Amino acid sequence: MSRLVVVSNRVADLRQATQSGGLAVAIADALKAKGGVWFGWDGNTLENETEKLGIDRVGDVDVISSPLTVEDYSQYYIGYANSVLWPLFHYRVDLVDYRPQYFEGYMRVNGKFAALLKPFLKQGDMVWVHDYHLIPFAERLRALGCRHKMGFFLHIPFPPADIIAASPNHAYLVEALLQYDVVGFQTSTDLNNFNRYVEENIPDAMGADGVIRCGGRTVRALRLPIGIDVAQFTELAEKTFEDINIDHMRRAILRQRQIVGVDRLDYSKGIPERFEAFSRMLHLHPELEKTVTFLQIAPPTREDVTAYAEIRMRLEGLSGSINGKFGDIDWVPIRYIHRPVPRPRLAAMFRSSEVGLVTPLRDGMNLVAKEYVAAQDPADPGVLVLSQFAGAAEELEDALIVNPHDTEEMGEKMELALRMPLEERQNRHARLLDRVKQSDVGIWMETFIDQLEGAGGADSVAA
Ligand code: ADQ
Repeated sequence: MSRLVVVSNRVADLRQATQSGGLAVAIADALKAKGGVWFGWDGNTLENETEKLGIDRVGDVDVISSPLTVEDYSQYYIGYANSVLWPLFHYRVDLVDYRPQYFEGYMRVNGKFAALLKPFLKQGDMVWVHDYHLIPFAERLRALGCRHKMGFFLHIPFPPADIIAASPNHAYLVEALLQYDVVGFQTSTDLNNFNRYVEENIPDAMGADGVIRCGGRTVRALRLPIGIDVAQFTELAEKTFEDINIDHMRRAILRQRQIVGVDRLDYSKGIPERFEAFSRMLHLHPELEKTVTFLQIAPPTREDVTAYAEIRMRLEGLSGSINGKFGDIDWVPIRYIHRPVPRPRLAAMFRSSEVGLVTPLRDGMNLVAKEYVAAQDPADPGVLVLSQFAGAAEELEDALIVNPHDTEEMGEKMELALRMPLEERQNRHARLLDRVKQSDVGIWMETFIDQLEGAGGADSVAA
């Protein structure tokens, strides 16, 4: 079997348990199981260019990492990746801050990374590239003469063509995606958007069999929803923590329920709308006073991007004003925590919360939704309230599905979740858990690798 080489913007510390990025968690789980190479940015920035690579071995995984220069960090990471592609692919054209030097930085870092990885590649390796930071990576590697099989997985949504068109580089981005042998998307909406772009803009590329033929090469685009390690997360959730148990017992005595939300602090996650909906619920249902608390855990990320600093301030203002309006000396309605929480504690918190609130305005998948389901006690499970705009909604139809822009409806569904009878909770949870197991991260990983192994690689170039 070919060796797997994973490339992602950031390599995470495989020895550390607390990782707040969904992608890092998924890759770490997958690579630990199979072994291989993980290449990417080490998270450090340096004033000047250096070729100082970090090389580490953890279990069967070789971790190769490189720093970025301050200029690369600002143009590639903060600039093109997170001020252009992230908002654009999350349908937020209003937040796109396009500058030509950002795209130059993006191309420069992709080229540099490709050149750094090339000497480590062995014949027969399969290269699996992750996410929007590295769309040009295969095109850059191929320009250096690499003929390996290369696959790409997009963890975030792929929007319709007229949204993509807001980036002046849209044609290049799609052509660069077509340099891979396999391109994976989270949902059928994303896959359809991509296929439609290709059909409309690249004449005769799309075959009737769904395979794209382009420049003499064959590209397979597929839908492959990412998942979690279900057994591992359920096991974590069953561990007990004294303080979480005490908190749970205290709430049981006071007949208080807990709604939980866990996200990176990001404008795509719909956290202010969620706070508004909670406030709306308390307004419409005064009988809930002192019977429910909302625990939101949201550690800040990408603080160098202006939109992120703004959302942080907005949330602090909102939680303060809602607590001021509804709270009492013995009741704080919203508990809002900025620190990341280690995964075992997170799992236990999910299990001890009666409602899981996952209401992004747009999300590639959202692993928190799947973690919440996996963490529940099947005998007395909590209720998942899920946005229709999370990729996970395509699979998790048995959640209470909401439109996160409709705070009134969201408030009503939260209230419904709080009083859902045990039998309905059990039935919904059993069906949800089945779906979560079907896309277990192990299955996701193996399916992608099988597809890549079966792909033609550069050798599929037509004679
Ligand atoms: P993210 O946007 O990071 O990932 P998500 O899928 O929700 O979002 O993953 C978050 C992960 O980080 C989960 O495992 C969660 O438990 C963990 N996490 C979040 N907040 C945390 C906190 N406060 N403390 C500890 N852990 C925390 C991107 C896409 C998603 C897609 C994933 C994987 O945006 O749509 O699901 O990649 O493809």
